[in-house]
Amino acid sequence: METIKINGMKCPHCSSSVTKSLDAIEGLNDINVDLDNNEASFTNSGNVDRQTIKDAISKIGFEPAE
Ligand SMILES: [Cu+2]
Repeated sequence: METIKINGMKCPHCSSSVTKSLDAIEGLNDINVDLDNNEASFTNSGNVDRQTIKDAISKIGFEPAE
């Protein structure tokens, strides 16, 4: 399981957008976005690189952190 911090999520719509965008990345599974902790967790069975994940989050208007 990997996690990534995401800033800028304010409501369930935001977290659901993030869930959808991560779900669209082939190789990521079991996506869970935790709005209260500003964090997403997922299984990275496709060894998707970190930058690809961050780009997907930035593209829809949120700020991925390390
Ligand atoms: Cu929102």
